[in-house]
Amino acid sequence: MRPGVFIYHCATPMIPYHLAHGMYGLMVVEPPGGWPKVDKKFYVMEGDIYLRGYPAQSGVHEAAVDKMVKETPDFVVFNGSAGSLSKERALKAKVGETVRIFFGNAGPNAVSSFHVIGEIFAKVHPEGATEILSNVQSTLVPAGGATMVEFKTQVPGT
Ligand SMILES: [Cu+2]
Repeated sequence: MRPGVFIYHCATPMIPYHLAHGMYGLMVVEPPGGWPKVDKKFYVMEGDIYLRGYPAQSGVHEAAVDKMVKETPDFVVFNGSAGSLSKERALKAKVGETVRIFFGNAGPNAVSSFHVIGEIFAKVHPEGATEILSNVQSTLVPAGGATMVEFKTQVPGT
């Protein structure tokens, strides 16, 4: 019923425990007729992870609820894993293309100072609102919130 970008997650106790295990997703609701056309659309979510044991050791880790409560994550990642958007998995656009990023922050704790290095967002829908801000460098995305940003690439970059 309402256009915008939203996150969803289960509400089984303990909720932060589920969020820190990646039980969340991003939902985009287009208005009648859709959002204005762009060349590239990306869907990205941020989340924080809390682990028992030595965090960098590979393998299965138990969740560290004490770290969750203290808000001291071992990792803050995009799309559920370290390095998910770098190297061969980098998000790519050609010079002159318009880009829209739907960005959600699952938390459960950390807020996100979302920005793209070397770019200024031509448009930001703060907190996913219908209203638009222009020419924004970084936008704050709360845990449990989302935003929609747009820019046009003008020069080659990483
Ligand atoms: Cu769950």
